[in-house]
Amino acid sequence: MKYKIVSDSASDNLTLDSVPFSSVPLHIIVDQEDFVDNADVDIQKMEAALASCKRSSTACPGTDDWIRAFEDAETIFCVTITSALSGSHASAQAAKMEYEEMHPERHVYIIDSLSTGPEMTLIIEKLRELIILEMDGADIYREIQEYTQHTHLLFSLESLANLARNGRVSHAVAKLAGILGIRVVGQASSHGELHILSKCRGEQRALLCMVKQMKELGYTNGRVHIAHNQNEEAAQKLMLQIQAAFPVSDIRIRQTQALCSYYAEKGGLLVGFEC
Ligand code: X90
Repeated sequence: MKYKIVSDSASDNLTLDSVPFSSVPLHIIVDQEDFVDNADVDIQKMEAALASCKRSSTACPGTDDWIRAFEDAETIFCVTITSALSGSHASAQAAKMEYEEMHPERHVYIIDSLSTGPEMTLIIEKLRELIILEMDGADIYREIQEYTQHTHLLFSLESLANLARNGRVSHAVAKLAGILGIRVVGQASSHGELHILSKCRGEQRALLCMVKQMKELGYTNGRVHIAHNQNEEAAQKLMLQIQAAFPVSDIRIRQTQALCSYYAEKGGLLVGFEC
């Protein structure tokens, strides 16, 4: 195996066609129970446990988890959730050091997505495209650095409680979404942090706000990925509104995996797009 793409489960991809790929799970810990974010995770059971738990938290993959996923590939592209909010990136860096020490002829390129979910998917799919073109590893890495200058993530959330509970946003910011029917629209900042753009009353206004923000960020007609937590209806509406506003053909929708479901909470929407 020459090339392999590896990402943590925050990307919401369990599998990938055409190029060797592994997803390395994060963990959602609800009271004593460890929900491992892999193909077997029962998200409904997790949501039920969350509804009545005393405490919940998350944990990033360990160094050994990453090394196992690198397997025996010669050139590995490893895409992590934003280093500003998770230790996953640091743990992947440690894995790279160990792996390259064990196999001096191999190389691991780590890509800090400074984002999550759908924007990670765009990066993974771009890597796949470049690998299929049989480009050299260093050239692929350079291209992908350039590519990530032109991808963005917007989100619309009903609750920021789990983000605040785990210290990923301040309690003051989380309170913005505390009122029934209020949604917070924001973006992954260029530093990989949550940046709140506005507070919207009702889902429809939040969707309009997201489309407007896409325009402001310079979106024209690139690829779009939408991920939602149990909100297929809003994801479909968002897709239609994007199609009405821009001449876009490539939009895909999926349900978030466990990690993004936990933090985006019920009804949460994430949209990643290329400019
Ligand atoms: O290491 C860990 O325990 C994982 C921590 C992850 C924390 C953030 C997850 C965010 C998931 C929520 C809305 C989008 C925010 C995007 C900001 C970059 C999705």
